[in-house]
Amino acid sequence: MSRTAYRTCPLCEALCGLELTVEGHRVTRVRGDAKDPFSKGFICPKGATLGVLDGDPDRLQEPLVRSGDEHAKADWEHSFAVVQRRLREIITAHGANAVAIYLGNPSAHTIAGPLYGAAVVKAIGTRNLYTASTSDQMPKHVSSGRMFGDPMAVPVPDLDRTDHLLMLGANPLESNGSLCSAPDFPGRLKAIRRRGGTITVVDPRRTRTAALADRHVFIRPGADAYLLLALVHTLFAEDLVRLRHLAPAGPAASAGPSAPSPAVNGLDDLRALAVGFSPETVAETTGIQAAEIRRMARELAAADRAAVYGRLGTCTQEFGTLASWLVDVLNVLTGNLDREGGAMFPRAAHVPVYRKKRPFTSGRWQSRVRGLPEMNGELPAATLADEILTPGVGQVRALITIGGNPVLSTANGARLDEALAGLDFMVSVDPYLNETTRHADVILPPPRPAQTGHFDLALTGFAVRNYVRYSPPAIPPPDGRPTESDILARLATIASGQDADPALLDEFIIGSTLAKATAAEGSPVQGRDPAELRDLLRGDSGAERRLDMMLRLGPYGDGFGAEPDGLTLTGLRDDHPHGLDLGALTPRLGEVLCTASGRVELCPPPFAADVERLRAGLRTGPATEAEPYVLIGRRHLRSNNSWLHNVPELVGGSNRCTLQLNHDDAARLGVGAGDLVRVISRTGAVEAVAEPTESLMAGVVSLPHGWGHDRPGTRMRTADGHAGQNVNAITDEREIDPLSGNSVFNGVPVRLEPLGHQIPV
Ligand SMILES: Nc1nc2c(c(=O)[nH]1)N[C@H]1C(S)=C(S)[C@@H](COP(=O)(O)OP(=O)(O)OC[C@H]3O[C@@H](n4cnc5c(=O)[nH]c(N)nc54)[C@H](O)[C@@H]3O)O[C@H]1N2
Ligand SMILES: Nc1nc2c(c(=O)[nH]1)N[C@H]1C(S)=C(S)[C@@H](COP(=O)(O)OP(=O)(O)OC[C@H]3O[C@@H](n4cnc5c(=O)[nH]c(N)nc54)[C@H](O)[C@@H]3O)O[C@H]1N2
Ligand code: SF4
Ligand SMILES: [Mo]
Repeated sequence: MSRTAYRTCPLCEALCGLELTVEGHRVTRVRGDAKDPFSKGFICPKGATLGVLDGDPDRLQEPLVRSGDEHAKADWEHSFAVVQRRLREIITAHGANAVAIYLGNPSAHTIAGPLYGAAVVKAIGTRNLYTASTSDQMPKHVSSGRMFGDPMAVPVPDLDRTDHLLMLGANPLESNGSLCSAPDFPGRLKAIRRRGGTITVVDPRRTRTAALADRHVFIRPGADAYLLLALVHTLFAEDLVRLRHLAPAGPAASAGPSAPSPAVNGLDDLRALAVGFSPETVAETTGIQAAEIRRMARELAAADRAAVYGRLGTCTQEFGTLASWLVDVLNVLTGNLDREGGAMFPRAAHVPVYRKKRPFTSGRWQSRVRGLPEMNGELPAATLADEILTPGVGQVRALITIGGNPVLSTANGARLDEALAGLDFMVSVDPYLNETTRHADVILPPPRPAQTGHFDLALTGFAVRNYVRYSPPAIPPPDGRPTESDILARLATIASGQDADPALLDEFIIGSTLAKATAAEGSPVQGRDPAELRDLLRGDSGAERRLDMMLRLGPYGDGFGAEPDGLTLTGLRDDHPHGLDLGALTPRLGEVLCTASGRVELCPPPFAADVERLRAGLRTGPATEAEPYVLIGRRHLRSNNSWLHNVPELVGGSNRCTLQLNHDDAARLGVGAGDLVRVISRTGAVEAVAEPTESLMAGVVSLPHGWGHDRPGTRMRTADGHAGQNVNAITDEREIDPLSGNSVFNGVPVRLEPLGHQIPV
């Protein structure tokens, strides 16, 4: 007997709806959910193998506890008891900051991560919080924080309505997009061209996305801020700035839902800043001719509806924050911010709009060893190893990882690998015994994806349509098997020192949220009794009741009866199992903006100051033979960071860890396809198989990340057979974007040493 269940794919940011065929306790087939109003049946090879991933025999079903070099199965109570005892000992002896927490990428795709991750951090009381964000999008948060006041207010390109898309450092044909959730991103790009629009892609590699675009412009890695500032320069110089609805119209508008179109601050400062960055001045640095830069600026200004979109390639580089900022500066200067077909702010169904937000600040504390400022409540992942390895008061002695594999994913992960071996205690919430979790004393595995419900808390805030979906578990987890929410809630209670019932945590959060909501001006429940509202919540678990509460307080919610047709969790679950389309994005800058001035800050002083660093890096002459090669990253459609290499259907073929290099560079070095090349950086060396290609710019080489599965003590048998190399053994933890603390993965200087011998292919 088979049955059908529906859920959102948890693997990447695209939010595709999946239709699962379930036989007994197995998922036997996965197809795109044709009735999902957002993804309409689209699916990629990763989503299609979710059933294989779900049934992976290497996936941990029970906790593991380490003794010596071996991990052995243990029951849940014993495992939690070990965690409780060791954490308490360490916190008592060395203080809360001795425990670090690392939250990885999947914790942004689960219900548990966003609902309970913060509670774990708070319960420990540590300032040593690290996440994958500082290996990814932190520059964008800092940019949005300073420009709009809210680090989470990230404008997304309105893909379905734009006439012109200028896309930098993104390859959605492989990644399916990021900070821009759009199922079938490739189809949406093709539709831009079909309706007569144009796409320009800026990338040091001629990617599949670049091949689909009208124009591909090669850029030297790390040079985007120069290009973008030259575009700003050209818009001013050629009198092409057209703010449209954002033009200053008198006194500063007050932020709030009813604010009139908020104006911008800093236009003159910006103009002055861009003076020294003409297209001619930046041509050598960017590798882009001045005439090409002018053409890009004119095209952008001429399009009625245009969007500039920068992603990973523009963040994980030396000038990540400047580039992220200038992307939105261009959206403002062309009058496309918060406008249909431009760059818009999605409205997530679970995020209340009445809440007063405080303007973004950073640097509230510093990392102990390198003095790096806190951003968004966390410290740069690039300095976690420093904090573990450097003795002294406040040294990190214990680590909690939740859905992360920093040994493979963070800058100089090889050094972190060594550091983790010296910890006093480590606990990982993770389904695999992998390169990172092999160091854990206790591994607490979440249930399989099919046994896990899904509600996208992190990504619907970046979606190109307003959309909401809740999927309960497709297969009920076995009795007594904790969900990931249960695991994290338990960790939080353990860490707080009270061995209370974890369910009290949900009750506490519900109580305090409702108390605030009933007191907040403009909230749909203003003046009501929190206890009455609490009794109206529905759901089978604390997590479900919290989701119900969030939806009901949200912009589409039923306001606990105030809007009888509005959303509730059970209504969403029962009436819309394929998800619910809440419409195209609508202008809402007034609702989003929370800067101190109540205006969009076009030229925040810390960014203007960092432009001096850009100026200092301007190249004055052409590239020389003696210059090192620079390394960039690469994603493959059938990979997902470090953890899908255990799915046999996905590894092999073109999904391999090869060193791509430019054909002419290869010829000059005498390197042929399949040759082994040693790639050497300040931090280390890896030996990789060469793949000469025309698609890379001269002087640039590329290795994908997430490989390097040759560490002993792991249990991922398929990945073992496709080990590849850990590119993060040669990225440099010292190189960060100073404004955000983000790692630099693109533009890493390397030397190449051909090793000659042919590898049989
Ligand atoms: N199949 C697959 N999908 C994924 C993932 C995956 O691993 N595999 N990972 C997911 C995650 S965590 C994320 S964050 C997203 C990322 O999704 P994207 O932002 O699309 O990231 P990438 O595919 O890495 O594309 C980055 C592009 O930047 C280019 N680039 C490198 N350096 C520079 C530079 O200095 N300037 C410019 N302009 N371009 C540069 C690279 O050549 C590359 O084409 O993908 C998600 N989706
Ligand atoms: N050189 C280089 N390095 C990079 C990048 C790059 O482009 N180049 N990209 C960076 C980016 S964008 C990102 S986001 C980071 C990712 O960095 P990380 O998040 O540290 O790494 P992942 O490979 O995503 O590891 C995911 C971990 O979560 C586990 N996991 C899977 N599903 C679940 C689940 O449901 N619950 C829990 N608790 N765990 C789960 C997996 O077993 C794995 O251990 O890597 C970054 N590192
Ligand atoms: S594109 Fe992303 S969300 Fe869609 S099926 Fe593939 S991995 Fe899943
Ligand atoms: Mo990411």
